[in-house]
Amino acid sequence: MEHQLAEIRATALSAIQSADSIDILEEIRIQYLGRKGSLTLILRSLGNIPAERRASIGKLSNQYKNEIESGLEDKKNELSKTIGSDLLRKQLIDVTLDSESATERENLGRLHPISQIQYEIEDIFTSMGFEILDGPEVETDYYNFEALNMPRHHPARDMQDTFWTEDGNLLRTHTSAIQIRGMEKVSPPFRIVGPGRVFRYESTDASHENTFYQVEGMMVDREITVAHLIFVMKQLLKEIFQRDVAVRLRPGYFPFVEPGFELDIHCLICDGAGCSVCKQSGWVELLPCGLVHPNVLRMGGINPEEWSGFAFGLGLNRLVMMKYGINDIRHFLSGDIRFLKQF
Ligand code: FA5
Repeated sequence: MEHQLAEIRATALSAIQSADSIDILEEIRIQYLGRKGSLTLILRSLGNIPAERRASIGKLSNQYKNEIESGLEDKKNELSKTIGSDLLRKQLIDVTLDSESATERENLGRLHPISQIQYEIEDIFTSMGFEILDGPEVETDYYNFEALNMPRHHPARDMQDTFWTEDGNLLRTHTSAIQIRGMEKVSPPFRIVGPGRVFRYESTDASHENTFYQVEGMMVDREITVAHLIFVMKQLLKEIFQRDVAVRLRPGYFPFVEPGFELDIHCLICDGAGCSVCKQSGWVELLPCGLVHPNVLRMGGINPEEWSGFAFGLGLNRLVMMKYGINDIRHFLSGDIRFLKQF
């Protein structure tokens, strides 16, 4: 019997030593110490052994049982550590390492083309001494219309189809509301730009969206003239396109400027030949502007006898379209990854 027990101990301990997984350890435990395990069966049959040998066989069996149990426990700890560190090694990420594959770099997120150009425009204007201001997308009638020389029932309100909220507010139809908010914040002389998202209740086509972006600009100082306005507009376009682009200035009506202009850009999609973006005219309406109406200055608490200014409202989507040759404004909000990946 002692011989049989010694053999069980030796084979069990050697199997434990060479086990390379926790599952195998469990199989060994069952084989020797399970309900029908070889050592368990011996322990259970102790009653059949002659009394004079029972105590010593019993003691030996329990000693081997303890040795096998602690062998199993030690091996289990050892295996858990190696498995854990293998797993860690596999999952370890060194955040300081550059991505290895070109595909991973390809899949990195990037700024939307509108944001890219917006930040570029902000840099151009801050380099000319302009301050960047913000305003809310849900506006009051006062800031969007009334203070801009468009009192209730003014027919010019119809030029901008408006989303009204049930409480009488609206989704701002243009960034010009930032002119009024700006005059409340800063006093003349000042130069401000206000980029932002605007909304119009319009049906869409290649050059019209119901949700688009504008950049408002306003400069108030003494004796500001149309010459200042044209200089700043040309400077902006030159920096954005990195070359001279053909523009035309024609009279335009906006109640908040006098005189008012439409500054159109030669269509860079069709090079002036006519396409759906320029509505076959060869020109794209991009940058309405003018000298700030005295009533607007008064609404902002500024004396028009002392101060004058210019303002403009750049259509950001159309500018980005001209810069990159995008032939349909609806791509911007389409969420099509193939479109976005190109910028
Ligand atoms: C305005 O919104 C005036 N607030 C601009 C202004 C500011 C004039 C300061 C004078 C002084 P208008 O509605 O034309 O004007 O829009 C300005 C520009 O926004 C347009 O030239 C065009 O580039 C762009 N735009 C207008 N409607 C849409 C539209 N539905 N989809 C995309 N771009 C549009």
